[in-house]
Order: sequence, then C-alpha cells, then structure tokens
Amino acid sequence: MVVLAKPPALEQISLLRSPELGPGGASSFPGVPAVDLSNPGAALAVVDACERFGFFKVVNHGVPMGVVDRLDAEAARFFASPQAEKDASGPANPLGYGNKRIGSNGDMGWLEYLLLAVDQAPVPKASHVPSSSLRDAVNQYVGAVRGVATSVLEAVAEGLGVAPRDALSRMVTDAASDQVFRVNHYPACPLLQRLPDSYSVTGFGEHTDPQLVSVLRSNGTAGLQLALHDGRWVPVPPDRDAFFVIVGDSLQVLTNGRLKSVRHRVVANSLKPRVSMIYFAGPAPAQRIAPLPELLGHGEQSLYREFTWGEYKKAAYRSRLGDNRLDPFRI
Ligand code: GA4
Repeated sequence: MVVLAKPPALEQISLLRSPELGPGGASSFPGVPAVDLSNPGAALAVVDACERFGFFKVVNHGVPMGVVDRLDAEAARFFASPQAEKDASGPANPLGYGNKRIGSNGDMGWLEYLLLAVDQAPVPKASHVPSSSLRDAVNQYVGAVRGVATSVLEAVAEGLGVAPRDALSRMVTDAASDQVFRVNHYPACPLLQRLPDSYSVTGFGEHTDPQLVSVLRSNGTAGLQLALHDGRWVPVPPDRDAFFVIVGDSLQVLTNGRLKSVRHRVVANSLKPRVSMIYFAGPAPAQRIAPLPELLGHGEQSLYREFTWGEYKKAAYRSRLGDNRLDPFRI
C-alpha cells in the first residue's frame, strides 16, 4: 500500500513582508542588466553584472521559441494532470515530484515542482518524468540552455582574463558533471487578497544556489525577487523571452568572492499562476572547488578552505534553504 503524505496547508507556509525599497531604493536599482552574448564587450558586461548583482539576463540568445513553448505546454499539461498521477512521480527525494515541501529539512513554499537529474545524457525513460512527450521537451530544452550556461561561463573566463577560455565551462561539459533541472508551478494564491497589502506568501524561500550558475526562465508572471548586496530586496520584472542567469556559490569560491552568489526568492501571486524552469549547472562530484590561481593576486589567500563539489552538495542537502551554506567553508 502506498501512503501519501498529506501536503501541508497554507498556514504552514511563511508569510513575507513585501519588498521594502526604502527611500530612493527603487531608483537606486538600475534594473536587471541585459546582455547579448554575441556583442563585442559581452564578456566584460557579464563580469560587471556578476560582480554587482550576481544576476543578469541573456537576450537574443538564439534558443528557438518553439523549444521553449513546447516545454511550457508540456509542463502545463503535467501540472494540470490528476493529483494521483503527479504523486506517482514523487515524493521528491530529492528528485521527483514535490508538493510544497522543498528539500528534506522542513522548508515549504506555495508551489509544486518536478526536480530531475539531467547530466549529459537524455533524461531516461525510467526517470520521474511520466510522459515521453514531456521527457522529449525537457531533453530538447536542457540541450539548449546547457549551451547558454556554457557560453556564459566562457564569457566569465574571458572577462576575468582566465585562460583557457573553457577553464570554467568544461566543468559543465565534463561527462561526469552534475546537472539538475527543475520545473516549478506556483498556483495563483487567491487567499493573498485577504492579507494586508504589505504581506505576501512564500513561493520559494530565500536562498543561494549551490552550483556554478543557474539559467532560469518563467512564463512572464511576476514573483521573482533578488537581494542586492546591501540586503535590499528588489522585484525582477518578468521577461518570458529572456534567460536569467544566477551566480551560484561554487562560482563565488572559484573567483575567490569576486563574483558573488545572489540570494533570491519567489513570492506567490494572488491571481496568476507562475511557471518557471531552471537549469542548474554543477560540476562533477570529484571537481575541486578552490579559487582559480590566475584570480589570486600577489600574496592573496583563498577565502575558503578547499572542497569538492560532492562534499559541498552533501552539506547543502543537510542545510535549510535560507542558510548561508558557504559560511562553514570560510577561512
Ligand atoms: C537550491 C537550488 C536548487 O533548486 C536545488 C535545491 C535543493 C532542492 O530543492 O532539493 C535544496 C536547495 C537547492 C539548497 C539547500 C537544500 C537543497 C533544498 C534544500 C533545502 C535543487 C539545489 O541544488 O539546492
């Protein structure tokens, strides 16, 4: 007999104060930098955005909209299927279908999701993806965004003056690299209309991504917010045609803190459902994560004690979503 855990109710999900931009706050955030990777100067623009915000968007990326639309349609079909069918792909542990529970340490959000290992090979038949059409759409989409992540990491190396150009991107193209893909569905949350305006419901709690970089796109519904380096939260205007790039903890360490991972979160929307898809580019488990020697100035010491991606991932999965996971590795 299969016993299904009852999904947690809204009362168990934390409320958030809506972002307070403070005096001059909104105007002092110039907005999310947009980079066309084919432009001359793109490498420096990428590094500048990663230093200032740990976040930017890639425009004119060349990924056919058909690939994106196909996954949008398949994801919508999956999330609209009967609960029992979705539950058959879960509970997420950590991979599979998850409903409101994020990770295994008590974090919860107003969402359901599919979390998949995508590595280099196509998502296998025996994975948590129930339909072959969804599996094909995921494989095609991931193939395309892996290319975006690779180009971004090449631009980072070039912009930082690191040789060879693939010093970072080869950690992702490595046959043993650890790549994860998640499709999130944040249902509309009409109960929000009964809360005072300054409150919202947590969709996905604040966190940094442990990997090198993450490539995110959404269906154009608002909800994503990011923390600036001074701690202020700002909303990210949705753009369904762009890919948002998020710097992860591992890239922060490889650059000895020059590029910083960015805390981000999602708040529920009262009226419109939000669907997002995120590709997490992680290195091979045995990959050593330590500042690249070219990035250490004369006499400059590493800010972190050395670890492998496998060790970091294990520590991450034992942590709570909002923890500062790099702290225990700081020297
Ligand atoms: C955050 C980034 C990715 O979504 C993820 C998440 C993972 C999960 O959902 O299982 C974690 C979270 C993420 C970091 C801390 C742990 C693990 C949930 C959680 C509480 C897939 C990842 O790699 O790390």
